[in-house]
Amino acid sequence: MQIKVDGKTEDIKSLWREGSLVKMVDQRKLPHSFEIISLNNHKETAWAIKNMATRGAGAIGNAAGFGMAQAALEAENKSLEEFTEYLNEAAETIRQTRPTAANLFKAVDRCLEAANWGTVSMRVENVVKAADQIFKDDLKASEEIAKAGSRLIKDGFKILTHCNAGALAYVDHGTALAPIRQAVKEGKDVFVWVDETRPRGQGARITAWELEQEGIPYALIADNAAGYFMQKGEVDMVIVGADRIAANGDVANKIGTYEKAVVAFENKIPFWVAAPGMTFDLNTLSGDAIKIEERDPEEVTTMWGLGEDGKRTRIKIAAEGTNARNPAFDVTPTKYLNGFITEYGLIERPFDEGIRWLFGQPGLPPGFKYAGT
Ligand code: RUB
Repeated sequence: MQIKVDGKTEDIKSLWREGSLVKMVDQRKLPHSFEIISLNNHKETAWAIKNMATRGAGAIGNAAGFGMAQAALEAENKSLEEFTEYLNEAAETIRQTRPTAANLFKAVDRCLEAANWGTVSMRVENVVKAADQIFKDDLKASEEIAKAGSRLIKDGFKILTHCNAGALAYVDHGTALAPIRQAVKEGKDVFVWVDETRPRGQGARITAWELEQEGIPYALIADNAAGYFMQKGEVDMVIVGADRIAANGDVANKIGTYEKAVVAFENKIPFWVAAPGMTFDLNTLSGDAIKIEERDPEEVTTMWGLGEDGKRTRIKIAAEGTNARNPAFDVTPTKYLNGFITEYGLIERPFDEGIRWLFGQPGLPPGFKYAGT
């Protein structure tokens, strides 16, 4: 995405690899400061995923892949046995960071598969190649999602989105924001309602910042204002991203997505989920089998922001000792969805058939288009 840093316009990705270093936009600091951090080894990259320096299913999938590449490079002088043990341990460290997004686990598995033949140096090279390929595939997928989704957007549409499923949640362009960017590029007049997305405020801090950077008209709203605008006929469609999509089409996404979907359904507003193949998990049959991350309750009882002195500060918004719960995701059942926007086109009902057909078999030719497009 194009961003303005210190008066200059730069084209940035959410993260990338430079040799054995992983670099990423530190999303914890946005929107008040734009900082790139460097992670020296796979343990630091795992730390960055866990602490949400990088976040969003696609972005953490790529961070996981790059972390595996770092681990392989760290072990390049070891014996085959030691190398295998080291890589497996690194895989476990990365898997333990965040449980919900399918992309992270698939990226780790793709890198492990790349390491199962040849000499140690061949295995290292193959793991690095696999991680770089995930990055290239995701870049391409986001461009295809943009084109497929933009066809759903009519001139003058007001679109609501939840959390951040933009360029920073992926490698570039985004998932939910990609069709919106594309529609604007095609000259359509589009307006975006941005849910603030408590507790971590990904909408307020990141989505609003991305849209501002690109000059796309938007308004930030409190999470509990979405229903008000839907009821008043001011929302034409909802597009969200996803962290894991089960084989039947149930969608795990940022906490609050389910509520938006139910209210959209009640108001007959189309609700679409934009996600690449990496987010579909055919081994999870339905949403109730998806592991939902529960994060530190302090994220609910406190907030980060800029103090009056201009310094980034954490404030307490609840009394000391307040009991809180903090599930990071919820599951939206298929009943509330109109369909999926993927790199292969749209998936409409019956979702389980479309999903199985598209992602449940190996060897689909690149550029293959599902009949729903
Ligand atoms: C992110 C979140 C995003 C999806 C979509 O949660 O729920 O909507 O990950 O991401 P968190 P993508 O901020 O807790 O990681 O656009 O990459 O598919």
